Amino acid sequence: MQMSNQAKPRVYDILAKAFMQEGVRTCFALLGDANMNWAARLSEQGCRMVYVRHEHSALAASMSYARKTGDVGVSTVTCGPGVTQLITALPAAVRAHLPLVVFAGEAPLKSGWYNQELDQGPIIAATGAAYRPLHMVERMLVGVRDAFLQARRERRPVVVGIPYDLQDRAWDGPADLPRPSRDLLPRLAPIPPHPDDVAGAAKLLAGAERVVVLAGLGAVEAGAAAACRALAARTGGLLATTLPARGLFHDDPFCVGISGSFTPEVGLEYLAQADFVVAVGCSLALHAGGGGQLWPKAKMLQIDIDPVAVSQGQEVARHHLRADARLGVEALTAALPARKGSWRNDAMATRIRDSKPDSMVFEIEPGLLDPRDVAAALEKALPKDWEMVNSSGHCSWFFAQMPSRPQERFFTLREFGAIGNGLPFAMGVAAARPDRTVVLFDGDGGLMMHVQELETIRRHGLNILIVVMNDGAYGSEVHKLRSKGLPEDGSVFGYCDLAGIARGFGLAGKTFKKLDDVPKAVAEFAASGGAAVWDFHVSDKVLSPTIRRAHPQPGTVIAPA
Ligand SMILES: Cc1ncc(C[n+]2csc(CCOP(=O)(O)OP(=O)(O)O)c2C)c(N)n1
Ligand SMILES: [Mg+2]
Repeated sequence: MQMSNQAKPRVYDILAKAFMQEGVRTCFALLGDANMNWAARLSEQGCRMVYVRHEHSALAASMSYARKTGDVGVSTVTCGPGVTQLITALPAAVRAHLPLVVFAGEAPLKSGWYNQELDQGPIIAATGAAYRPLHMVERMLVGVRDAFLQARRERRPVVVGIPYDLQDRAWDGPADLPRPSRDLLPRLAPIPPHPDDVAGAAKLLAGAERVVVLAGLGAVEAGAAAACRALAARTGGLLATTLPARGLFHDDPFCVGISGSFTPEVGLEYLAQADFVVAVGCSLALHAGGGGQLWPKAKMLQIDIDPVAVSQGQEVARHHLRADARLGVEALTAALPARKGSWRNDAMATRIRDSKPDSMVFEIEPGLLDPRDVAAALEKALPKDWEMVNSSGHCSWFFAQMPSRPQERFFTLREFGAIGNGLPFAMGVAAARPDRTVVLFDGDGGLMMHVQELETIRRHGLNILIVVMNDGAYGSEVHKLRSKGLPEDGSVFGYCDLAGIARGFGLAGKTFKKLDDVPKAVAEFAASGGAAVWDFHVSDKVLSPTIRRAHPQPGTVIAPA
């Protein structure tokens, strides 16, 4: 008997199966005509759907999810206006090398006119992401598989555009799904270094007296932390990390912290004395001080699978060792001759341990908090196994200075410099680590940009503590405008009631004007779970060292302690 067209599966049914076949078990979604049938089927087949309130949040949440799980992050948006909402998050995902797949609809092919029609390919291409229109029903399953293959292989976002009239057709194609991309990827062993390169690097390094081993996310991924510690110990040198890799050596007494815009006081001092930096699995970005801004006297050796001489417009490394981070560092350490003398000593370890990240004294208004004290109080009170998400804005400097927190409990992604990612990033981490409590550290401006996601967090029962450093302003802009003597209009807003806003969305909300009650509040939150917004009213008179360096303030009381 012939099946009627109605009883036959639709293309969207089979497309949902193709995504399940790819191992997709979490999808961040905002529905419209061009993706909702597919999304409904995906949900029915057991994929956990997180229904957000803005498409930017769907993509941004999939980014932190991808980073935290090491898997492909998946999101879905409708055609036209759904797709255009992706454009702020995509460049960051491209630059952060994140494997993502976005199921996007396209306008129906059969319509002569359609109001949401847009040439989506060039818009996506402009961000650096790949766009794969799937217009041939028979090839769609392979097309989906290839999108995942490309995302994994190129570590890049891939947007799949499928006209929704095609999605609605009866499926006449083969019932077999292709083998998933994961099974097809070549299984590659880590790349060992060439012996000549090792010998050359060891000779160079043997002559150095003040060595810093600087690790980036490549070192994290390659599992090179122990090798880096051993190299630093062998050379009598110090350790540092980039911001995203912060915490990789959190319990090492000779780690000076983050290198770059976020370097603490003691780190600046020691980095300036370095005569040799070994950069491991690190792209030597401008913000990490990759061009040697913080270590003007040092030679630079880069150990990486893809070493570079010039990065982000500046000369970075003259010496290179091409290898997997762990294998390269291990080989280099093994090739070093025995050495006399050491830069490190006990007094140095004590200084590193006891120094404040920043000891500058500021005069601040009564009733407001010093952001450094807020970070210190939270560092003390928050359990060490909570997942930390550091967002953006001026306040992110202070929140990054929580030295007891390990790298595997930290997330930041700042590759496009956009604010407004805090809530979606925290949602992605919460989805990736459902058994953990997530703490988001954000500014009031960043939070307000996508504040609607508080509702998503409540509805999905995500366990997220949202800590806001509220200076009633776009702090970064205030400080830059002040440094030029320009009016502050457009950057100062006043302290709005974030706790009240949180309660309006059904979350708990609390305003902090003093810090004594932080430990009790942490204990209560740990017991209750759920989600809450904690609003810390801080002074905008406290400037981070980065802002002080780049934008000195006329007429402000700034004195070293
Ligand atoms: C999408 C986007 N719009 C504007 C900016 C410019 N910008 C950079 S920091 C910032 C202020 C952020 O304010 P807040 O989150 O309160 O942090 P604060 O600097 O006050 O600590 C703004 C508007 C940006 N980086 N990204
Ligand atoms: Mg602010």
